[in-house]
Amino acid sequence: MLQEINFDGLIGPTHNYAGLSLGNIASAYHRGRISHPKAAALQGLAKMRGNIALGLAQGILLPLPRPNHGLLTRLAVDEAADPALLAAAWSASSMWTANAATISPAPDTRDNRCHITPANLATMLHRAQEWPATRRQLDLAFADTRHFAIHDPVPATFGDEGAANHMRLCRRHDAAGVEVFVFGRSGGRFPARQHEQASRAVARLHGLDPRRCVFVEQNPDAIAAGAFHNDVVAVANERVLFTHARAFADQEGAYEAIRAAFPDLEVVEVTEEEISLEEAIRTYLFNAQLVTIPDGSGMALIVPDECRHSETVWTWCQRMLAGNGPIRHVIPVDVRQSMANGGGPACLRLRVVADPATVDPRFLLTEDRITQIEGVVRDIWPEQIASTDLGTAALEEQAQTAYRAILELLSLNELR
Ligand code: SUG
Repeated sequence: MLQEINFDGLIGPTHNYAGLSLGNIASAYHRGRISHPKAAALQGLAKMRGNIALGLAQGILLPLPRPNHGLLTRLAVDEAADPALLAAAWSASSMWTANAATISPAPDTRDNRCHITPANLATMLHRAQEWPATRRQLDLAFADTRHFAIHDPVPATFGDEGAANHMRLCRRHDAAGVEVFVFGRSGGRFPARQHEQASRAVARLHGLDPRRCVFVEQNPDAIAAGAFHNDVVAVANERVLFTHARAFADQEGAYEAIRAAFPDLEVVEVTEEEISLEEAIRTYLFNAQLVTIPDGSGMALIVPDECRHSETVWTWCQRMLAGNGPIRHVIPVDVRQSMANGGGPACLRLRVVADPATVDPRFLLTEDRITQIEGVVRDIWPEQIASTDLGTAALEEQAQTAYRAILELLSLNELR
């Protein structure tokens, strides 16, 4: 049976705050702070555990080997090099698996297979190095070619940020959907990372019906305010689009275009007067997981804890719950360590609609599995990392020990 499976990225042992992402306000703000990789990974695992408890299917993608010596060699990084180049090779940014790939579930595609295109993440150096190793994991997890087709990333001239700029509307996850691709236009104060040509290429590669694809431009003001990915200002689940009123360049035009392809669309919109774009980006209200709870009690919005601490945002949530809209639960989760780098609950997961029986079980989680992973994290993940730790032999040794331990635990030694 086809169902939505959330593949969360396990937060890696080199998680640090190097301020590498121009246009990502949280990353820039926390630059140079001390990070806490162990706490970070445990926060992510607690979120996964919570989702399993809600009855949701949960998968995992592993951290990538860091430091990436290949990148250091290609850039001839030495003592004289810019520290940001060194930091890039140590980045744990693959934790944000919403950027790992774009996924088109089988009911949407011409050949009835689930199509996957790893994102080239070309705009940011530390992210552009991710895809080859990510792809190796995708190739294993979704190896069954009767059900999955994995493409090469689109050429890096066209920046592609994966599922963070992609939404799917459908009556049920196992029914044919309408896929919405949200791209940015360059020229603003911050880079527009998702290029229109990349979105269009992915739609063609996946064999989507052009009548069931919508291409929408991100609001340049949203990008300038720090919404470097569309999933910072909008999220969709089944027939619901939960969005800030300033997410798209032509908001009404976007609703009309989506509705033309998907008449059942239900928009839950937050206006600028209710919650400003700035506050929405600060609290990451829209970087929530919007999920359908299998017990029939409606949809839940899994939001960062920061939302609970904003009076404006929390009051809005309570008011929404008191009404009779489709979102029936708001569940705060503590992913503070990731949030400080601009990654909320939705960034940390890649949604795949598939029959779990067709996925390599080593990438699927149970509560027991999570307990085992937590054990390894508690034993081996570094307690904290300062910027001066990057590049040291001690941290490298610790990171490699951690990586080996997790591969061993999950029987994934072929990723070595
Ligand atoms: O690409 N942060 C990530 C956050 C990605 C969030 N993903 C989604 N919105 N789907 C990024 O900007 C910061 C790393 C640093 O500065 O060290 C970083 O890469």
